[in-house]
Formats: sequence, structure tokens, C-alpha cells
Amino acid sequence: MKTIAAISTPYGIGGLSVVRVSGEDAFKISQRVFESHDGTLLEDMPGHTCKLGIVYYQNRPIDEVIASVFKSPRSYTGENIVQLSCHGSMFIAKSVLRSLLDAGAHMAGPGEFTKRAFLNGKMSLDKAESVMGLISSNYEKSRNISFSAYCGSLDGKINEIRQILIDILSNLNAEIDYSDEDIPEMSNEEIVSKMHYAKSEIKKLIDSYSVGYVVKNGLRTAIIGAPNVGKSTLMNFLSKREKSIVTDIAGTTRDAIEESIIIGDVPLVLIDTAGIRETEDKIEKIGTEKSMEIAKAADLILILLDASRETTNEEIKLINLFDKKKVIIIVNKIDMNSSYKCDFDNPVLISAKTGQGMGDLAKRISNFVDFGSCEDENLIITTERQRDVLVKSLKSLKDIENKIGAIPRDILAEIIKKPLEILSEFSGENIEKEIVDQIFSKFCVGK
Ligand SMILES: Nc1nc2c(ncn2[C@@H]2O[C@H](COP(=O)(O)OP(=O)(O)OP(=O)(O)O)[C@@H](O)[C@H]2O)c(=O)[nH]1
Ligand SMILES: [Mg+2]
Repeated sequence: MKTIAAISTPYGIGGLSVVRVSGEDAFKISQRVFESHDGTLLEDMPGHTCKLGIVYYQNRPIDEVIASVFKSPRSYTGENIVQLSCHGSMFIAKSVLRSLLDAGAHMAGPGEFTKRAFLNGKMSLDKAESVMGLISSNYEKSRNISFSAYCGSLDGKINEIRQILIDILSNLNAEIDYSDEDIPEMSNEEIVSKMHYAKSEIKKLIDSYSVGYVVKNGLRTAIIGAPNVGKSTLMNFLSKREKSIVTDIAGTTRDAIEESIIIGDVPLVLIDTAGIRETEDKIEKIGTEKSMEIAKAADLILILLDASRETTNEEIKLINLFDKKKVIIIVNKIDMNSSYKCDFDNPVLISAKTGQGMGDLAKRISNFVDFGSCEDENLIITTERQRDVLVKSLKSLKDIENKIGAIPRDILAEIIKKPLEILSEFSGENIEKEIVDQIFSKFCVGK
């Protein structure tokens, strides 16, 4: 494989910038641009050590850097790695990278370092996915979930489930291979009970995705309602910034505005939308249609009513359009009419202007995601791919369970290999190259 290089730290000014080089020729190529103060060559340095020296760009010294050396296979990628830590200027980091590329390195693609780590057997695919989760984690829960997976919690669970099936398989094989000897048979009931346990463990993991999805992606939450009910005021209150324009003119917001926030334990992607109403105004009409589309695609819909006036028929119709389970009805401007009576069950009464009722709203949003449904916080899956593998394996187990007792044992031994094979895809065994490429293409360059 070619030797690759990339800047691994974020673009911008910082204490340090790190340029990473990985591949068979990492030492040779890096040596062309780096000279240690004591003259030691990179390839003569023991792994996991570093040297201070000068980095050159077009034969000119450009910075004093620390070169860290990791030797194959004891490195992140499993290949030889040199990490050049320079002063944290983007301009310097780019020059160091340019210099390395001129010296023979190839620009790394998105996630290519981690992809190599996976391909070289340094980490499972779900661990690589957790690296992505760690990088994008933005609060405690998302970090904890990703770090557990990074430490192997999911791999451990999948292996435990696989082991149950391997147990059944080896018992069946022993029976078949030594049929004339007196080997105790595993009864059908025992097999069913073991498979039942395997299935319930898989099911728990599948169910954990409802939490994992939200923690990783945020709950897409649309704020909708008639014009002027205070949608943008609520958006600004919750995001603690003047994100949306607020005026007393109906039809102020014309386009959807998004902001990521965290309420309690729940990350939200909050979407302020244009007020929904029957109108002849061309722009507003488009805005209304767009708001409806956003609401339909959202995980949670906050429908705002206005306590300072009667609820209109149009608003009642709007509320009835959506699945009640996805909706929280909010009555805003309660500061203007504290005796407001709502026609709908269980509304949250707030004032986006004064902040009244915001605690109740936070509680209702927190309750919307059932974090309690996951028995074990360390066992939460976070990607569609992981879910797909588990759904496929569950289906395969169900198919087999229905056949136990009705088919000969040698056939049972054969078909039980199928869910085992599917489960091995979880950690990335037997997985197609396109799927691997697709996963890593979502990573950033330098990871
Ligand atoms: N008294 C009071 N006024 C509010 C409250 N929330 C919003 N308002 C006022 O209501 C008016 C409309 O607020 P916006 O937040 O722009 O309403 P909107 O729903 O985004 O309106 P459009 O974008 O036009 O659909 C502004 O004058 C706000 O100051 C509230 O809780 N109490
Ligand atoms: Mg608005």
C-alpha cells in the first residue's frame, strides 16, 4: 500500500498541529523533510519514541517539530507511522504536508488511517465506527457510548452470542461425527432455549438503536405552527442565541433554520420553520409546503399554539394531521393569558419570552426518548449498518427456530452456520469492499 500523509488536527490556529505519515516508506519519506538535532535517523529510533528537529520545505527550514515514531505493527494503522507535531499554524501544517507530498507521500483519503487500521486487523469495524463516534461526540452520553464500543463492549457481546451458536453447532457436529458412540444429545428444547437467549440478546441490541440513533444524530425536532405564534422566539430561547429573526409581522420566517442543542440528556437538531397558513403569497406558500415536509420527516414535532388568541380551525386540522406519538403540543405566550384553556390533552404551557414552563418542556422532550429502555449503557449500537447486521441475523435465527424438530440434525448443523456468518459481519469479517469504502468515506481526512 502507498505511504499516505495528512494533517490530523483541525484547521485553524492551535497549540500544535499534527501531520501524520503512514506506510512502509513512512520513515524514508519523512526523513527527506526532517532532520533531528542530534542526527538520529527516524528508522534508527525505537518505536514509541520522539526526537526534536527541524522540518524543511523546498530545502528551507520552516519549523522546529517533534517527530514521533511508531513501528509496524505496533501503531494505529499497523504500518510504520511518523507524526510530525509542528507549531499550530495552518500555514505551517500545510507546508509540512506539502513537503511530505513532494517527498513521495500520497494524500490520505477520508478516514484512510482508520481504514488501514481495520484492514490490517488492528481494530474491528464496529470499533472503527466508534472512533467516528468519539470524534463527533458532543456531550457525556455520546462520548460514553462511543468509548464503551471503542473498548470492545459490543464486540464482547457479539462474541458471546456467537459462542452460544458455536456451542450448539459443535454439539451437533459431535453427534453427527460420532453417531455410533454414546455422545449425549443436546435436546431440541435445549437448542431452542439457547437460541431464544441469543435472539433476545440480539433484540436488545437492535432496540438500543432508538437511543443510539438519537445520541449520535440528534433528534430532528421541527417547530411548527401558524405565523406569529412564537416559533422563532422559542428557537432562540432554546438555542440561547439570536438564531432566527423575530418580529410581530406574521410570516417573518421564510426558510427553515437549524440549530443543534442539548436539552437534559437529549441532543436535538432543532428546526425553526415558516408559519403554516393558507396564503396567496408565493414565497409564503413555498415556506408553508417546506414546513410541512420538514414536520413529516422529523422525529419529533413541536406544534405551537398562541394563548393570546383562540385556536383556529386551521390549527386544529394541522394538529390532527400528525401521529400523536410524535407530537408535543405547546401553548406559547402564556404570560399574556394565564387562564388559557386548551382543547387538547396534555399541552405544555410556556412563554418563550419569559422562559416560563421551559422546565416542563425539557422534561417532556427528555421523556420522549426512552433512555431507560436500554438496560446497559455500554451496549448501544449507533449505526444503521450495525442494526442491519443484527436484524438479518435475528431473522435467520427465527427461520431456524421454526424448523427445529422438523429437520434432520445434520441439516440443522448446516443452516445454523448462516446466522454465525451474518454476525461475523458486525466486526467486519466477510464484508464487501464497497461497504468498507462507504463507511470510511464519511470520516474526515487525517483520521
Ligand atoms: N408576550 C409574548 N410574546 C411572544 C412570546 N413569544 C413570541 N412573542 C412575540 O410574538 C411575535 C412573533 O414571534 P416570532 O417568534 O417571530 O413568531 P413566529 O412563530 O416565528 O412567526 P413567523 O416566523 O412569522 O411564522 C413577536 O413579537 C414576539 O416577541 C411569548 O411567549 N410571550
Ligand atoms: Mg419565525
